[in-house]
Amino acid sequence: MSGEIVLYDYWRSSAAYRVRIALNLKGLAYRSVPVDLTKGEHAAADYVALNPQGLVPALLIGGHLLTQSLAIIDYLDAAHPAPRLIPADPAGRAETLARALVIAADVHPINNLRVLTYLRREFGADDEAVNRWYHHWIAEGFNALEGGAPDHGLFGGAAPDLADICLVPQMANARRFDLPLGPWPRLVRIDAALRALPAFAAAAPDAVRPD
Ligand SMILES: N[C@@H](CCC(=O)N[C@@H](CS)C(=O)NCC(=O)O)C(=O)O
Repeated sequence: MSGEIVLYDYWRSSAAYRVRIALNLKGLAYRSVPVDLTKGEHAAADYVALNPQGLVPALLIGGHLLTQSLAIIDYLDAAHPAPRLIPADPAGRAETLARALVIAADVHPINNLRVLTYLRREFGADDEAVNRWYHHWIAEGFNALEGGAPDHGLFGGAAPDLADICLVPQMANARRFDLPLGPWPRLVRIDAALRALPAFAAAAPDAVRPD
């Protein structure tokens, strides 16, 4: 069996961005297979055969085809423990997962492409309404995270953890949709520190965007 790691990826997907960051932090080389969401390639039969949910990312690793970015990162953390992305101690683990899930469970799913498309198609939402929706749910999540964010260092302290990995792609989405970030100075500081790290910089949409 080939030891190659294959990431079914889309440069602008924030869930795939999380996995790219985690792979880079773990020092795991991978081959990216683009699944172009704008062309509907995620709904094509060959991709749905791999990932019945028809979402990116999916990761082929060690003979397993894994889906769901947080499950993938949990697998990577279990199979390749250094550096740890989810703390081993139960309280630290719960704290990190809670922060990550504010973004991955409470913000990102309701701002996803298919949800925005549904708002437009089924409820006649125009660009302004979709933007308001998008901003509102990010603000809810960022308000929750800002309150408990550290004054210094990262969510993970000296080294990035899963919450840091979820924050950076969500901040990228916020900037992409022109959400002013002034209300969340701690998140802005953490995001800037993270984006300066090579593992994060190499995973950024503009760094992986196909020509
Ligand atoms: N909870 C999933 C979300 C995956 C997901 O929603 N991916 C988006 C791109 S960021 C997607 O494939 N969207 C396609 C669509 O909405 O039609 C994960 O964390 O992997």
